Amino acid sequence: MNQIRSHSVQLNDGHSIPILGIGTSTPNQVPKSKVEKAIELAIDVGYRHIDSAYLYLNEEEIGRAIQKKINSGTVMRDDIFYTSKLWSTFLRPELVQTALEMSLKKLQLSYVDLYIIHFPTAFKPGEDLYPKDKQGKIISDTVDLCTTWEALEKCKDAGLTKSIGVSNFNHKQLEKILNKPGLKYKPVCNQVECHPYLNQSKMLEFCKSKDIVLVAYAALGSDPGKDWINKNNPALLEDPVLKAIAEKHGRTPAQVALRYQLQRGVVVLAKSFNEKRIKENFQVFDFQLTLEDMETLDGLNRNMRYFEAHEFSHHPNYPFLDGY
Ligand code: NAP
Ligand code: WDT
Repeated sequence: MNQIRSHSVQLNDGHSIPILGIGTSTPNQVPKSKVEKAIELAIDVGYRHIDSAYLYLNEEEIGRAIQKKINSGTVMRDDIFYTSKLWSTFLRPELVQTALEMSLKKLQLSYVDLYIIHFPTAFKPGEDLYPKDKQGKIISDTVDLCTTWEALEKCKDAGLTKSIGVSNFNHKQLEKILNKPGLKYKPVCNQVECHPYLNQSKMLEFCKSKDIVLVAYAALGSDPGKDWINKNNPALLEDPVLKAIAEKHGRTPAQVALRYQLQRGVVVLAKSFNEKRIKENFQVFDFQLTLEDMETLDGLNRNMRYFEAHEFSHHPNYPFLDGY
């Protein structure tokens, strides 16, 4: 619980990460100016961890929001923990540093705090983020992820990122990096989809045994309006059991879903661009779920993914086929 009180945990490379972060992925129909305002407000409210990616096409706006809050004296650069992600078209080792430098330039930053491989499937390099053939199928590329990892290690040594990690890796893919001959730095995290309907208990146990932090995305059940989302899945925040626990504590289902992750040692992301909900999601440090609540929430697991990425399921490195 001490970690919760200090609002951050130490990573396996000695840096620390705030245990609650704001997500920023922006559906196409949402104007990018909304992201900028949301991040300024989030910093005012107390968020110090911001999660974005080259893929989200909003790093210029986020960079401007951070710059504004530094210029006004609200925060200093090293108070902020900023995560960016290496997209699948840049997994060839010779492209990694350039990709990170493209993000840094948009952000007007000299380093990011965390740079992670966004998804373990390499796509054909080029301008197009989702390169497709004439049949509309995504064009894969063949890259050994261990060589991508070595390029990330070089970015850390060059000071372009403080820490390096992965996202959407299954345990075999993580293990391959951990067992790489001559490994210089372990991944500090694996960022994966995680919420009461997909609680990732096996991945969490695996990560804990390796001193790797599990970072939860779609912790609120994501947004059915997003292109990528499985629209037939039930809405997490409407779950009656989650709602009942929330009512008992005089909290909202969202706050309970976030607190659940903090109490099991998961670093959690919550996306909102709405003032009321940005504030609400930060009010998770002043109440506690009981052991019984935690067990009840564990019981909601049904291995249900909002983000399946079946568009990539033909790829040899597609991570979600079986197990964890
Ligand atoms: P999320 O955080 O689970 O949910 C966001 C949705 O819930 C939004 O539609 C938001 O709408 C709504 N919401 C937020 N707070 C709420 C509250 N208190 N009550 C009711 N509704 C609330 O979903 P996500 O954006 O998919 O995931 C979070 C972040 O994780 C992303 O933004 C991104 O940074 C990261 N991510 C990473 C990956 C990856 O592959 N590594 C994949 C997906 C996401 P409003 O904005 O209107 O409040
Ligand atoms: C499942 C499906 C996992 C959207 C698609 C990953 C899409 C990554 C977001 C993201 C994918 C993808 N997002 O935050 O909205 O890599 O295409 O981070 S994806």
